[in-house]
Amino acid sequence: MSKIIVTSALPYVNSTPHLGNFVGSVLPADVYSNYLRMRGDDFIFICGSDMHGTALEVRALRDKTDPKVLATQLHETAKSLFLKFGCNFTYYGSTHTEQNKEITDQIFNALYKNKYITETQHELPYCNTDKIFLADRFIEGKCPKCGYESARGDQCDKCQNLLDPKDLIEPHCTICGKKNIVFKKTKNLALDLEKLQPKLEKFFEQTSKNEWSKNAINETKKYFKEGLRPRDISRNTKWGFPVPLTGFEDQVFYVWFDAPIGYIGITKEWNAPKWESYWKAKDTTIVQFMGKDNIVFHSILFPGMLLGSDLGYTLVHTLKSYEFLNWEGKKFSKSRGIGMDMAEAISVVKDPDYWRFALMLTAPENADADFTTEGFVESVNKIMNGKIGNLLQRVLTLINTNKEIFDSTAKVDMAVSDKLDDLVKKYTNFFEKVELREALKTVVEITDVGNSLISEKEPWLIAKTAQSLNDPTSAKEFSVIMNTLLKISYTVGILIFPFVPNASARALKYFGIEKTPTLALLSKAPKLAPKLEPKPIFEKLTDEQIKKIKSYS
Ligand code: B3M
Ligand code: ZN
Repeated sequence: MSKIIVTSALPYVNSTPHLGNFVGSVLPADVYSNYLRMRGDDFIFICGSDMHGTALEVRALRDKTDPKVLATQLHETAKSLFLKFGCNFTYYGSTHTEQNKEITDQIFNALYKNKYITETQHELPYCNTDKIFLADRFIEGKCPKCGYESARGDQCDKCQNLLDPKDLIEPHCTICGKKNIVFKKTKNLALDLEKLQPKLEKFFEQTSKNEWSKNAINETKKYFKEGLRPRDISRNTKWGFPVPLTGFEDQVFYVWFDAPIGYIGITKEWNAPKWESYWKAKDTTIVQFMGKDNIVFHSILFPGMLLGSDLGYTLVHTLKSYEFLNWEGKKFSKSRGIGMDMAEAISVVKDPDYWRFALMLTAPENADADFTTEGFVESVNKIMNGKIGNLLQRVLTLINTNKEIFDSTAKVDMAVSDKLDDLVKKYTNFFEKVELREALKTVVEITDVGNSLISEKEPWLIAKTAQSLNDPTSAKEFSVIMNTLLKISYTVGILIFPFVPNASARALKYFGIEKTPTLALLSKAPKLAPKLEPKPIFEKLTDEQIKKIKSYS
């Protein structure tokens, strides 16, 4: 069986991810992995903390602690947070490991040997107040391309263009806020993307057919059209992997060099004997999830590194990039108190499934999306609880209170059953195309079929007739409707698994299924577990919870 690697962008360890970060990468990767789990694939789901970067270094500087100690602490916190949100990683590692350092050095050395590393001369921004080189996000100014006021040194958050700090208009240091910046001459190492462009374009032509997100295709094309230029991969800072080249020993690799290699390093950290059988097999399918601000690093930089190294690594197959989630129409902002981070969210609503369900239903798959408290309440109370929870509850209760007349061997309504089969096909098709939000909407559609059947047929009236008149025809009619409804409920219980695994387990317990469900179960007739009292699988949000969530606007 050929192997599949699913990755989520590795969250920077220095800040607690907010719900927008979660829905933009780790959550869809987890949902997709759960689908592969149901399909019975040989896959691994790899994620972990992105430990390096100047943000962490500066934070350690401010806290007067060692960056490694700080990063390790934060890594543990981040990891436990994702586990609290029900994520089922094969492995959640980190980029600061022996394994990742070794692979990073190998790839660098191969790139150097293959002449894809060039030297660049720079004048880099240096804060004369803080006495450090200001990389990436610690220098801000006006974007020369779109005019956005707080563009960072490496990229503008508004127009997504990669920038050089020198391009910024009226830059200031974000550590001290001052404009006390000088540009100092240094020599750095760069990846010669210009030389790699033909190889990269060929790779892109062949691969981007594989369900890449539209924004990923467009953005990558835009870069090719502008013409790739060498991009620095070393930094004049201290926290990171030291560059293994004479003359550059006092520099470290740029965080975006060793971070994508981290996918490989983390796989080796997970399983030293097995990692190569995933990363170096020609038929491995790699599916990568990320936010739209991470596209070029995965569509150009990382493939360029791997192609140039020529070490036999498999390249991305499907690149799924999400747009941004806003919070009540605004950008998430810790300092302005807009939007919940994951720690805040799970402390208010403790069952992760509620977040997972609502977030996936509004996932910014093709366009920016907006999280609103009203929308969240609607998703949880009206759809998840009101449709899915309610269907299961009504069906189980109807059967439970009419046990005497219910015949579990009766047939199912064929017309409804055919419709159900079509919808299941629709669901799996969406998953094959990695359109996860649409797959979830299809589950809701299936639930609607069940709920409409109940209101249309009013099975409780049929049961009453069957009971009071002792009428076998009504009893049979009741059993056919209920068996049809059981099949729908059972199907829903299985299909919600990738999105809300805990609730799926609660639902499937009624059918005697205690293990991870498989798609193969769908073709089996449901059997009710004996003597289980129907209990709701969801609850509504309380007013107190709603008020709390609203306070983050
Ligand atoms: N840490 C950016 C982010 O967290 C970066 C991703 C690395 S993926 C190799 O959005
Ligand atoms: Zn400063």
